[in-house]
Amino acid sequence: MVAPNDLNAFWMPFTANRQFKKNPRMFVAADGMYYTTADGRKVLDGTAGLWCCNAGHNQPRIVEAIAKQTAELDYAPAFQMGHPKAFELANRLVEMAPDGIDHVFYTNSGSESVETALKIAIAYHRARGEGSRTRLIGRERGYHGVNFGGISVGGIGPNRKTFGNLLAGVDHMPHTHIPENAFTRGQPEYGAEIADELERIVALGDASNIAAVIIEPMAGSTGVLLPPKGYLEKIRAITKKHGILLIFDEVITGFGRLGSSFGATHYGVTPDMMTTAKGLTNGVIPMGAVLASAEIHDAFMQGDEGLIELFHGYTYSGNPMASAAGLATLETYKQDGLFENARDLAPYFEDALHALKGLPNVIDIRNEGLIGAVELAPIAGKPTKRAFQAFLDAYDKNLLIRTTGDIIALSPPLIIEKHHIDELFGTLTDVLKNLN
Ligand code: PXG
Repeated sequence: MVAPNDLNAFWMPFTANRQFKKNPRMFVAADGMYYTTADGRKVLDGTAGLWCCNAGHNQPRIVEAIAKQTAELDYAPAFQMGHPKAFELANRLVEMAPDGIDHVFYTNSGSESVETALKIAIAYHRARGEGSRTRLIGRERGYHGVNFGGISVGGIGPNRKTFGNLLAGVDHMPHTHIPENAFTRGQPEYGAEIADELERIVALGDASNIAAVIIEPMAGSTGVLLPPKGYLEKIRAITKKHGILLIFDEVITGFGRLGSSFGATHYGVTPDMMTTAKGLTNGVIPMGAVLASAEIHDAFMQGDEGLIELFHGYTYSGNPMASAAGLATLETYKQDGLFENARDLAPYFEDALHALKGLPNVIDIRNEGLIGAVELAPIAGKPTKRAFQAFLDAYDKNLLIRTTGDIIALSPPLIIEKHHIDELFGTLTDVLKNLN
């Protein structure tokens, strides 16, 4: 017999299971900017869950939409059947997307969005009679979820190391994180020329063999690495010149995180496809979406109309509950002006963040929109330990932060107000001052 409250059975994701289970941290409720812990403390959400609860917690429109949907139409088959909300949501997404991005393929997560986009890229070239274009190009330190395609194009060593051969035919561009840019506010000055490495990879592999380049417009999970000024424009120009599709992985940068609908709109560079998830449904119901250009979509819409054009999809693609949550989330972003709030408060957030410069062990600070990162010097021989201790200390002081390596990442809900920013950085200052 297993006691219902035994912690052993649940094998937790990306978690030090044994450490956690000795001293668990449990949330039991959430509202607005705050979580409630099992011991009744209110914890300020400095990370919007895992970069996903952009409209804050317990958002009434979303709660109501889900409750209503479950009673009205709980599930509809996703293949060869439809329901109105999935179409409505697709239209809303296309409206928000940059011009030329006109179609939506639904998934259930960021990882699935990435797999979907990579498969579409390869199949697209084949549909156009360029079936030799199968190679994929990612980037060092890129995070594209945890499935085989995503870790193959991804560039985070530990996420790849123990999982065998991965996909064949993948190259990686260098990351853009260079020391010259330390303590930059917003987009860094130096490093646009790193994009030229793509030309070298193309020269070696030949454009006729390359399907797509996938990058995060701003790399979140690896510790907030910003695109140097001019870098994304160069990547766009090189991919276009060689007929290579450009995929922006917007799982984090989508839905207002940078103060605009997408990273693409924020940086003014339009890719051929965008992968999304997280903020699409405020993280409340799992859902992802790949947004694709008309050119890509239309390449599949040929031949006999009775034939399935793309042999891909999920049981839960465009699920009614997720579609309802997505519609209510997008409505909330719009009605409550949350992208505008993110944009308006970004300078205040930036000032508060950069005021941490000079605190012990702080070796870099970077930011964009409502994203901030504080990089700490690692403890000699014990990488990640110092930042993780900061995470534990912050949690004890009623603040949720996120750490990756020795980098603290901040990405609060976009409903944030100035007093929350003061509280967040007040607590973080306290934590960093007292950290060993
Ligand atoms: N692409 C990007 C750019 C991501 O950031 C994924 C794909 C995968 O999404 P799913 O929904 O399959 O997890 C992500 C996810 C963190 C953190 O704290 C980041 C992510 C997930 C969990 C934690 O950095 N990003």
